[in-house]
Amino acid sequence: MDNFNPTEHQHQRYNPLTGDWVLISPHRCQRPWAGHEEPAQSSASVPPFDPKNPLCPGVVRPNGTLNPNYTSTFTFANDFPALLDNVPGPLPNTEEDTLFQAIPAKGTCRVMCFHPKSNVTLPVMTDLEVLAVVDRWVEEMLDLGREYVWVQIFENKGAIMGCSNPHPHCQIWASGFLPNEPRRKDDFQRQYFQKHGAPLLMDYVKRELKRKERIVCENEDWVGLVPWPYETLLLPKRHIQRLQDCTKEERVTLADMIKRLTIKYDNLFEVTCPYSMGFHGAPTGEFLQKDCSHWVFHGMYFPPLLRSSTVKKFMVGYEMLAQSQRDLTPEQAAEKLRSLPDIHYSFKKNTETNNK
Ligand code: H2U
Repeated sequence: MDNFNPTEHQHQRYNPLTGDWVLISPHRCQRPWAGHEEPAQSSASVPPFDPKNPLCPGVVRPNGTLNPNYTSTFTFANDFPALLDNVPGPLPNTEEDTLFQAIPAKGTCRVMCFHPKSNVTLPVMTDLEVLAVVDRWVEEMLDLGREYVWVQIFENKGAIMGCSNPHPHCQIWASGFLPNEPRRKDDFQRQYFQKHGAPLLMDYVKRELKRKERIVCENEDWVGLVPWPYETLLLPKRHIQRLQDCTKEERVTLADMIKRLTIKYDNLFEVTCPYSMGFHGAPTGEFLQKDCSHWVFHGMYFPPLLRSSTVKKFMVGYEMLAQSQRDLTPEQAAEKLRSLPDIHYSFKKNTETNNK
């Protein structure tokens, strides 16, 4: 039998943040595909303003509220929130029933528009416009974090990620409870801290910076790397527990990283790359008074594309029933993203057309 070669032979990789294993089967990327193909996403088909789009400035939303003529970011309470504060919750269980449990779930949901123009997504914004988004995220974290234990900022981009509106925006769901993913990360980071006396992700980022093979881009304060194809993890080089703990300079360099990473994603298949992204940091609310030294703030991008702009990686079958699986190694994906231009493909094309 041949010696093990990670780019040819399947193997499992460990995710120390969640305790999950991921099956890597690099030999499978070449298999033929006769399944469903997605239409390629392009911002070229999105008009800068649509009077029927409820996220545009100056538009009356279906519930009758008039949006202001905003010129930068704009946040409003979600008209169709998944979490509400002032609603009755289930009564406490009267008997010891471990099989049928229901507990209250209180919270609030906001929508945050990134830019007044529907066709200006993060990778094509100016540096200052991306910084305005980061600054607004910080304000939202500070505001909602005073009351809520968990404030989840997330952006669903592209119809295939369930995004209902092409206007650049994210959602913010704040809850009085710690949802499953952060709860697991809290456990794993705490256990690591108790055992090693250092935050898991700070040890991890040091190792990644030495190895270099999974890094996509970095600046003085942040590094973007591929733990699994084509996901990226955005990590600070300094121990930052929460987004709102970033210095002014770190917000500027975070905006730079967000722009660079999203440009790389769009350049991967020369389409507006769909993804879900979000941030995790130490819990807030009552946790602001507790020691959360084990937590390191980080961002995550989850694009659903792997092999082309039109074939989605379906998280079904083995993924639903057994565990995550990928058709290429993180190192291959990092190399691919790293080698892509830092200039957005649409700007390159415009320059080419202008030069003709
Ligand atoms: P998504 O594209 O990720 O679905 O986010 C759009 C959000 O905007 C969605 O949560 C909200 C939806 O409830 N929304 C409003 O609050 N008011 C509207 O008039 C339209 C959409």
